[in-house]
Amino acid sequence: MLKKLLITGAAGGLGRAMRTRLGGVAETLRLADIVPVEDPGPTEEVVTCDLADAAAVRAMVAGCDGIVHFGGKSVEGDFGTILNANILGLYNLYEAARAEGVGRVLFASSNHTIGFYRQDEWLKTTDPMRPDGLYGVSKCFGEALASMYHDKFGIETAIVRIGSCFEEPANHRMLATWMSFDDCAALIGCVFRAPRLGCPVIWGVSDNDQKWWDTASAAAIGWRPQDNSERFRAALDARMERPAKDHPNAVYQGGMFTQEPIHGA
Ligand code: NAI
Ligand code: 15L
Repeated sequence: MLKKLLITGAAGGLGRAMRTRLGGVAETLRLADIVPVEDPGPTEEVVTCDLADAAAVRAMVAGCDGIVHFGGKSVEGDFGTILNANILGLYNLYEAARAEGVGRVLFASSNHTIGFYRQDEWLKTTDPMRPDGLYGVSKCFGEALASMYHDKFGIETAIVRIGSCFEEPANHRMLATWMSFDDCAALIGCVFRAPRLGCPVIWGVSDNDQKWWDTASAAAIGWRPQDNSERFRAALDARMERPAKDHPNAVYQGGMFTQEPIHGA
């Protein structure tokens, strides 16, 4: 078990959902965000930190033996925001990990690194990236940065290309991209328990009937997702129309992100 696991972006959706599910992974959770994290429990510490502030990031990382990196801009946005939170922020995080001797990270990458592939294409983690916006490009940068810190300094990272990790799929596209909170927590456990991790790219998706991604790389660290979005299909059909054949949510793996403008340009 880890002594102290840092979770960045702990006030966000995934941070809040994982916080209650990671008791078996670390003795203490250090919960960090740019906004205050509410109600720390007896085995939790809270830190308020802007990822763009290198000195603050170093202090946030000090004393931890693992990092789950959820912090940053999580959707499309203007380049300045993405630059500070996702590009400078990630560089600061890896530099702090190197300086403080933290050997293992889970980096929350995204399906928007490959969002311009069509939904009838089957992808392996080795297929070329096709980001669908500046947010996706920042996650491509993050994947490259993680790979460099592994090759140069031996810091291991699970690069998890998360599909859609929410309580339940919000639309028909997410039947293929959904990852349950429980599968996500199990994945985090496998990442920090694996004797050797390396720097694998892993599709963060449940065992859905509808799939676009080859999830073989996850089995190497013992992760076998248990949930399946199919149980939500009937309720989704009752709640909303399926997207038309030429709608971005039915054409592209990245769905509507492919239609976003360059914000602030
Ligand atoms: P979220 O937007 O709910 O949480 C992100 C957190 O990061 C927020 O609490 C925010 O305050 C914090 N943050 C933003 N800028 C910051 C900065 N400069 N310094 C420090 N903290 C900052 O996002 P969510 O859904 O919890 O996602 C977590 C991570 O997983 C994100 O990196 C996102 O890109 C990634 N991801 C999530 C997916 C999902 O379906 N939830 C899908 C693919 C990737
Ligand atoms: C992401 O990368 C976002 O962080 C999340 O909010 C969802 O939009 C998800 O992708 C998705 O593609 O459904």
